[in-house]
Amino acid sequence: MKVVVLGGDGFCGWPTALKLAKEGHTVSIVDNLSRRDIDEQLNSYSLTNISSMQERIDAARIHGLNISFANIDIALDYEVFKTYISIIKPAAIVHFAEQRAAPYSMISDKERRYTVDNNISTTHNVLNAIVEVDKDIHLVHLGTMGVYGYSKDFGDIPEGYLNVKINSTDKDVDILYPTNPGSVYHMTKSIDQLLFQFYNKNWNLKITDLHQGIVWGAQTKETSLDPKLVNRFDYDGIYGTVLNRFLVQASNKHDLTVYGTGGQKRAFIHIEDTAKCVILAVETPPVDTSKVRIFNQVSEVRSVRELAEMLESKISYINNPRKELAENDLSVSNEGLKSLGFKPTTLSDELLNDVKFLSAKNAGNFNKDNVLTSPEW
Ligand code: NAD
Ligand code: USQ
Repeated sequence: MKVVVLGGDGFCGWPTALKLAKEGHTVSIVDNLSRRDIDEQLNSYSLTNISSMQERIDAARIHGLNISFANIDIALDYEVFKTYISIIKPAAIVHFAEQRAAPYSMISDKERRYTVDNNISTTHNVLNAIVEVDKDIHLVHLGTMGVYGYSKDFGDIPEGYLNVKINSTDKDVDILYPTNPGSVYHMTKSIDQLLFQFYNKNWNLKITDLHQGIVWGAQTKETSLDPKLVNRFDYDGIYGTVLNRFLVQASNKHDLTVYGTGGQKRAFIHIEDTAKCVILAVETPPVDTSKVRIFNQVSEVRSVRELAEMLESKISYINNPRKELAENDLSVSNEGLKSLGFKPTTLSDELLNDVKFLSAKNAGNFNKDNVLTSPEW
């Protein structure tokens, strides 16, 4: 199948593009390399030494993984992007291309506006290109668990739709789950959902929205094939996500930075599972296109405190820079992807040790000044 991976230079996009190629798909990456520019802006870099995009493509080819690359800003260069899609004629587009850090989106007005402009325009441009070029292209978008908020106010979190009873008519209906974002970034994912709902209703577009939990780990089978294929690995206070940060902190004898009490429960997924789930979604397009297909792409729920305690390192409880519930209960359905064959990989010592090993190998790149850099909101 021809698959275009938007944001294929990123943390989730690169391993997914490699695995799609490994599975025999014809893969084309579109990325404007903005994430690498943000590294420069923040003076904070991947812990691993990532190769340039050209070196990545060349190294992948040596391992029989043929991937092409186009440097296009999907938010700003719509006509170029539309022409590209009309030339490639993909059966599916996987959309990772958004500014994805909640802390980055809360630094100042500049980053708040950039995140909204970039993410909403990117998603809207992708939808428009599909309408204009070929309405049969299946769009697989990476959403987030953060659109739901992280509470049990409405019970266990279902997959996208909440079944409610309308008092005035006494009827049951499925409505899009009421969104409760905790940052400007998460808000853009909530807006994405409305764009999908409308484009599906009006043009019957085939859309799968994958509400993903926090991704941890760094390497997959394919990124481990060659040092030039290594994945990026963020550990800083802006782009680093909690478990990866704790693992890097533990291997560098830095106190684990638990925000608040650590009572925040979140859903987690390993990077290998991210790529596998996206491939399952791509290879099994929705049959019923009467609504957007929404799956929760998560493997397990853990609290921040539980993760920190598991690593048996010294913990520092830090004033939480974020506005979020200090403690929450969370339970999430992941039946949709499981019904397609997803077998969740849960936390194991072996996988945790893989990350610690990678971290220790790259210890020379660890800059402790980049650990506590989150803005407050
Ligand atoms: P990332 O920042 O590493 O990758 C995103 C990629 O998109 C980057 O390479 C960037 O250069 C590119 N990009 C951004 N704007 C673009 C534009 N206008 N045009 C072209 N390319 C553009 O992020 P990631 O961690 O790989 O996340 C990928 C997607 O998965 C995001 O949409 C994110 O919301 C979602 N997600 C990530 C996580 C996680 O823990 N990393 C969890 C849940 C959901
Ligand atoms: N946290 C700490 N200590 C740290 C870092 C974070 O206690 O050093 C806490 C935060 O306060 C928060 C939780 O850990 O309660 C998760 O924070 P995070 O930075 O790991 O994750 P988050 O900001 O939610 O964002 C990440 C990705 C985002 C994705 C989201 C999925 O960056 O792209 O959408 O996870 S989810 O969290 O399920 O919404």
